[in-house]
Amino acid sequence: MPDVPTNIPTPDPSLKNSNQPQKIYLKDYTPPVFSVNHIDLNIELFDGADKKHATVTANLDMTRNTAGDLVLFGRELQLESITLNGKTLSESDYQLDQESLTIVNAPDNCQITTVVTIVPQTNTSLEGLYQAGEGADKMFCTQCEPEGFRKITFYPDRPDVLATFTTRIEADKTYPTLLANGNLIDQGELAGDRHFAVWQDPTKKPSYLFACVMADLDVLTDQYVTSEGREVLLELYAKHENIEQCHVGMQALKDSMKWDEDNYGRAYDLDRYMIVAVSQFNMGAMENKGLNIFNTACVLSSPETTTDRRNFNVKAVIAHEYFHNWTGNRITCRDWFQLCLKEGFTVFRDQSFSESLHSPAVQRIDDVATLRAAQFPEDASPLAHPPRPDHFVEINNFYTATVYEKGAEIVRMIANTLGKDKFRQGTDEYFRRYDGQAVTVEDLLSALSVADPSIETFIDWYTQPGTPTLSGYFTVENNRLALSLSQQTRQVAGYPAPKALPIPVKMAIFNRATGELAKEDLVLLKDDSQSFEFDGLFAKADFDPVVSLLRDFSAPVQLNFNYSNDDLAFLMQYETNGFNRWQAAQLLVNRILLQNADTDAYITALKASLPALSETDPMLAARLLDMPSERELGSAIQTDYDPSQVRARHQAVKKAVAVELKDIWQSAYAKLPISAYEDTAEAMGVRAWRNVVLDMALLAGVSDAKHWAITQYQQASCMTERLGALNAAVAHGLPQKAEWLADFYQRFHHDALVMDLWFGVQANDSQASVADIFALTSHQDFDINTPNRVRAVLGGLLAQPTKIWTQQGVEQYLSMMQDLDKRNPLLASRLIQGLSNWNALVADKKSMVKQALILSQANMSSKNVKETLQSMLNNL
Ligand code: B3K
Ligand code: ZN
Repeated sequence: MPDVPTNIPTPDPSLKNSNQPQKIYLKDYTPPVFSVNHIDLNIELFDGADKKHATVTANLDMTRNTAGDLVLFGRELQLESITLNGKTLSESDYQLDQESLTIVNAPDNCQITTVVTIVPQTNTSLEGLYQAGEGADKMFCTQCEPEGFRKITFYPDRPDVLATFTTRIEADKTYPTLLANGNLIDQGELAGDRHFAVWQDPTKKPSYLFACVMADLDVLTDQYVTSEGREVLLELYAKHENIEQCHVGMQALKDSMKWDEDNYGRAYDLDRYMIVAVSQFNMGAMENKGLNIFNTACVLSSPETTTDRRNFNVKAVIAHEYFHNWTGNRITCRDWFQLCLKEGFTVFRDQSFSESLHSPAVQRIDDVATLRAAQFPEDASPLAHPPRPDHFVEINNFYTATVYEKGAEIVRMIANTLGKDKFRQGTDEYFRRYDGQAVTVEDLLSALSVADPSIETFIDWYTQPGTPTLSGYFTVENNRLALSLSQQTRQVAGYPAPKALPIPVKMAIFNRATGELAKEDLVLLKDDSQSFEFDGLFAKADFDPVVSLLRDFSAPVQLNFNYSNDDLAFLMQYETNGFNRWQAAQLLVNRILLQNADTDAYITALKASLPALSETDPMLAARLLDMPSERELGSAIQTDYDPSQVRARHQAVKKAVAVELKDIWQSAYAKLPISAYEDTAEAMGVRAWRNVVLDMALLAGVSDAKHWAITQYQQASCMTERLGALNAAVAHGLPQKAEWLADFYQRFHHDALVMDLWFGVQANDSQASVADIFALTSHQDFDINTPNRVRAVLGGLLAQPTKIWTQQGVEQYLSMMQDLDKRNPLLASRLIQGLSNWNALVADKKSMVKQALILSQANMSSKNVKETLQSMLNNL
């Protein structure tokens, strides 16, 4: 029998049924009573047949800052011993509960040594130190942000306690790779086929940036010389069979390092930068100091196995985590309410980096599409919260689209308002002033406003929930164009009456008569409503103005401008801002889908735009045909949402567009022969356009289209092409569907990330029933402990509102959540958030879902899930 310890504190049953989880408030913040100067950590991992646990010894050098008790957080730790300044403490010397260890009247200078036992082998929460994978794939790694370090050892685990770390790791030699943050200062062999490594991190860091890895991995190495002349060793660790899939990530890392030097004057500060690929990980990646840990889906890439979207995402996530080294690690958050300080800013930085890799317009389209698909619905749902929340029960529930994506939009608005030079002046000031500190959103704004004090007014964006609606119209009098703009934000339950926010509106005025651009400007709406006047436009006799608002989506608002359908069709053709061409198409197609507007203007504009655009910018041509998904349409409806009606309209409009543009598909595909794979923006554009054309041609009944699909599947040069053909076969029920699914499985069943695609295609199949989709969870390759796999299947179900919003759909989904709530609360809570717009449903569905949610509450035990369910049911 393995010696799994039995006396680890288990959750108090009285808490399990408590419906009032403990709320923590921003207003209650107090500075830490003690700081930690240094921690020596020793982690001994035992993973033999008879011993499966880790012994963690921590030696903390602490100094008092203020009066109060010495509190160390610890969760699911078995305390073996504790000494204070050389004296062994007995149980009466401290208070121990499930969350913390408290020493009253501790001296001002404390050397505390704790020894604890933990069991990474049974830790399915993927927080703290855990085993990822089974058998030959097994490895051990950590995830500490936000509060995972307390699952490794007792510690003042909060982001404003910064310390230097020395970490010794010991394990069997079956795990030859022993990594931790910083520089390797010692390593050696031990008796019993064991070995150790000692790592020292010279920079002070909060405990959430701690990481270690014990595994058997291959490594790809490279080097980067920083602008300051530092030679940095770059290492990308992955399973042996995956190491060849690390080259894209390595190049992206070097590109990111250069980009941060060029654009923000930030160079890397250690001699070594390591990235480790892990197959079981709750999110995309983690920016641990000098030792990033990545979900394999966000770092591995090869043309044969990775779609263009994922390949691009690998580069973006590598950049994001690297950029955190300055925005997050060297300058960190004072408390977790400030999460968007690091996340919003860093997302803005990675989006800007991505713009440099391909067309800025397409990058902006993709970022806004994500914002509209994820953040706008969240802001309209019972889970709405400000980018900087003022209370929470479980901080893990706040790694949301609002914190990340809306947080990035706020920094973007500030950057656009300041202009390039003043923004750089502000960011330089931020890095100069706060390097090495744990700070707040107010500190960021204070630095960014050195060149323009008005920037401080953007604080209201951080503290107010809800998506503002920007409304407007224009009038012409005495040859002057007056643009009237107003704003309105819904009152969210539990928050004060909304204030007017500073809204930068990038705009242009065109002449309808000639299609020419007459004026470009950026106006700032500060009040509830304001008017802006433009003259000098009417010198030309034929001047007929078309105003184009919110270019490049200059603010995260719902636009409600009184465009006519013809105005939007005009802008689809003549806007010189690529993003606004797309936005005009989106506004028009949303009117068609949601308000039953007719399709004439939209189809005429597509016919006029696509042939030329597909030659010059095929990626933008592909995006111009974007139609909001059924799920997205559903979340735009506030009451009496009937998923079947939305679906019927969605299908009918898509079909009408496909049929009307049949000639375009016919001639376009012929010009798109499959050629050798290239990782360039141009080649990606062609592949995206080809897949859209194939899908539309099959829908329109183009006679050659089935033949195109067969050739594309068989001759695919890369995964984007093969999956495009497979998706088409599934979506259009081609006779090859079953054969190709089997073939795809045969080709790729050894590659977990491709198997995620295989599960995803079937879960997204509109022909599949709810039972068919859940049957995928009984497949031999399904694994509930692998978040990527769970998301592949359940993501498909959530993408099909006609299926998830049925009794069977909701009940089976929630029953899986009950299981996940015990294994991996973080994942369970995130997936339950996928049901958050239940309250907009038509009456019978709404009461059915409400009942199911209420019933499920009693069966959930994690704080994460309890808080989510409570918010979903109460914040209406
Ligand atoms: N900072 C991490 C996210 C941690 C999530 C914890 N539940 C990754 C990132 O944003 O870069
Ligand atoms: Zn981040």
